[in-house]
Parts: sequence; structure tokens; C-alpha cells
Amino acid sequence: MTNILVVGDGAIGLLLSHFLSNQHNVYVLTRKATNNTRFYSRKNSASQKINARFISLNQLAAQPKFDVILMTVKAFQVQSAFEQVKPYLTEHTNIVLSHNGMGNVEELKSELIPSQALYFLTTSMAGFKSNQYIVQHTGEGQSVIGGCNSLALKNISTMANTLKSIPKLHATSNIQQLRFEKLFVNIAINPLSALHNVKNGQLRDPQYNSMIINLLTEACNIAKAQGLNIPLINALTTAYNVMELTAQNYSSMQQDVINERPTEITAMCGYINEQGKVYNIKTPYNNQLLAKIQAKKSVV
Ligand code: KPL
Repeated sequence: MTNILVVGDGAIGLLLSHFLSNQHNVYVLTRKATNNTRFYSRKNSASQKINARFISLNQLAAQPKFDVILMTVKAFQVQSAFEQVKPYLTEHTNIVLSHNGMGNVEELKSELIPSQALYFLTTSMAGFKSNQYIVQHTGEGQSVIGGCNSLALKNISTMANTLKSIPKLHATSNIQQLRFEKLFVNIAINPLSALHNVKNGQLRDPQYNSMIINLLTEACNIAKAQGLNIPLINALTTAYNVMELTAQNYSSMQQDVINERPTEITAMCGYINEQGKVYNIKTPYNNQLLAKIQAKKSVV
């Protein structure tokens, strides 16, 4: 059994904790009450208790050593959350990042020693918290894990095997491509669903087609400038598949905007805007959505 610390108890943190705790000792670092039971709920089946231990920061030192630390906080929270858990890393702790959008990998890489592997996990699994303690699993979706430093690239199959209780988990050898593919999905779905306050599936409506094509054309141009080959048709096919798979779900950005929480827009359209400046590529559609989401309250 592996000791896994999940940092963050948002919807994805709770879903992953539920699946991983079927096989491992899972601890979840939370800022909320630690003595309340959390539940996993799926469609019409009975809710199940999430079989993990919920702990606060001041309880970290009293726990056994962690083999894996899975960071499920949002892109803009990763650096500060990592500083909090850093004192509890062993020489061989594996770090797994999982968030929407780009950023953080280079920064974390420079904080780790060669015997600490760094991975990135993307997931299209969808869920939301119907209250602080219940996560509703609303959408099937693939999860893909890739190595971000030399040790992780070498050990990727072992890590994928350790995390195999996560449904539909695959390993990849090309992390940057993997992250870009997920970025495309998020750029196509998240800002539009938040601005129009619609479920992911409603974005298949023809009125959104040209905007989605324009957003993804710009993102493909940036990927190409970075040496990645992601044809527009592939990006569109994947995005529309995820809309289909998560049709009844609200995206994380829609939920953030509705609840007046900071969004991940700077790690999505903001990244395309920033890279556009680096490569001298125009990105007016991503810039437009970046500005519109930033105009909402509580945006980071
Ligand atoms: O990642 C997602 C999110 O809501 O943040 C999905 C469900 C894949 C849609 O972009």
C-alpha cells in the first residue's frame, strides 16, 4: 500500500481521493473541518463514504511519510501549496500535479532533487461539490499521466500502475503535448460556458462554432510555434467529444464564476495571449475571452 497525500479537496481532489482510497492509504489536506465525513455520489447509486483521512496543515508532521503527493489545487495555488508540504517530502517522494491550464512544471522542477519524480496528470473526469462534503461524479472522462523530469519519464509505467484505481488512466511519454491537448479542451469549453452560463453540452450549439474554431486556431498556432503538431481537426474533435461526455456538467470555470471564486483563465487564454507575444502571433479571440472573464469578480 502506498501513502498518498492529496492536496486540495475540490471536486477533482475528492473524486481522485475516492478512487485511490480503494487501493491505498489516502490523506487529504484540507482547510475545512477534518472530522466531517466526505461522500462520493454517482448518478442514482447510493452515496459512498470516501475512505480517506482528512487532515489539516498542523497535523501533517504526525502522519507517516508520503510516497506520493498529488496536488489538485488550482494552477494559481500550486506554488504556495507546495511550499506548505515541502518540509514533509522525503528524498523519494513522487509529486503529481493535476490542474487545468499551463504553468508550474518548470518552477517545481527547480525545487526538486533528482530522486524526486515530478509527474503531471490531466483529467477530463467531471464532478462538482453539491455541498462542502459531497462530490457528485457527473462525467466520464479519460485521465492521462506523464513524466516531467528524467526520473518520472523513466518510472512512468510504475506510477501509472500505482494510480490504476483512477478510472480510464493512461500513461503518455509526451507531457507537453498532453497538457496542450487538455488546454485546447479547456479553452473551447471553460470560458464560454462561464460567460454564457451554460452546461458543457450546450456549447455544441451552432452559435458557438465559429468562436470555438477561432480560439482553437490560435491555440494550434502557438502549439506549432513550440514545435508541437496538433492539427486543428484533432483539437476540435477532442473538445467536442469532451462536451459530449460531460454534456450535463457545468465546467469548473462556470462554477467558479457563479460562486465568485478566482478562475484559472490566466493559465488558459492568458497563456495563449502571453505565448502570442513571445512568438509574435496574434491571438485576438483568446485575448477577448481573457478580458471578459477577468472583468468578472474575484479573478486571478
Ligand atoms: O476540465 C474541465 C473543467 O470543467 O475544468 C472539463 C470538464 C474537461 C471541461 O473543460
